[in-house]
Amino acid sequence: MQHEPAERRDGTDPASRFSSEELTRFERDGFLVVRGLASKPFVQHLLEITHAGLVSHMPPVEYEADLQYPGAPASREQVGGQTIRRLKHAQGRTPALTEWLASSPVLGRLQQLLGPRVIMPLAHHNCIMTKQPRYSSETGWHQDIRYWSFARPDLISVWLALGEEYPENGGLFVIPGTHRGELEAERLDGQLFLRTDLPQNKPLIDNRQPVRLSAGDVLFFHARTFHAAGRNQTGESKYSAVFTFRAEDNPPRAGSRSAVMPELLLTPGRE
Ligand SMILES: O=C(O)CCC(=O)C(=O)O
Repeated sequence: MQHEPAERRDGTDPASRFSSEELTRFERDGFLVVRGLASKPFVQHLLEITHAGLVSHMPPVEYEADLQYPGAPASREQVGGQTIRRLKHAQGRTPALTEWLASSPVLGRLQQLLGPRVIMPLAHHNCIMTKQPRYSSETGWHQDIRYWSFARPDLISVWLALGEEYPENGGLFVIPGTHRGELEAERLDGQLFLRTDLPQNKPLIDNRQPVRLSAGDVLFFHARTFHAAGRNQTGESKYSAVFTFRAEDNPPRAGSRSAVMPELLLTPGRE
């Protein structure tokens, strides 16, 4: 599939790299949205893969009931218990995904953030996230790195919206600058979610920003950036493809969950 430049809505050129102003913002905030980084046919293709995976429950999948986040059905056997949260191993579901990730608008930007050799661990993210209307759950404030294990926490994730994303349909919120600070352990709960009951966490949470995306838009975010999302309160499912990347000199720790799956070295693809 050719990755033609997507339609431009904001005057940016999706074929270009981050500008130096964007790089400064990413460094400051720990996230950045690039509009129109995936073409309509590619998004459509991913939606077809997603629907096929959801209908057939093509493994591996994660059910809302498995995580027990607020709002999730209590078990897979209950009403709504078969609601899929994530279609895992997304990269293996269609070759078009690797092609897109290796296309210069995506890989070029990752190289700016991570250096010339960009490696994609298949153990983390590597999924189509789904947020389905009736049985979706709420994801508390967390850093993705919390259960990952690498030499350094500096991984960068790519969140590709396959449709509109906004707070009411379970779109993400991020807290700018949280990839840089250290929080005392007592400000997090046992699952390493930011405790919302603590007054000292309030200023941080009050500083949250919604991430509003349209199909083809990409959120780049640091693995230490705190983010959260609510339930989907609309009648339509929300889908996003999510992957994470590391620099060559930031390997997974031997024996950790981060080291159990193979990784891909992304090399520039066909333009
Ligand atoms: O869509 C959501 O609920 C957020 C998912 C998320 O942040 C995660 O699984 O790391």
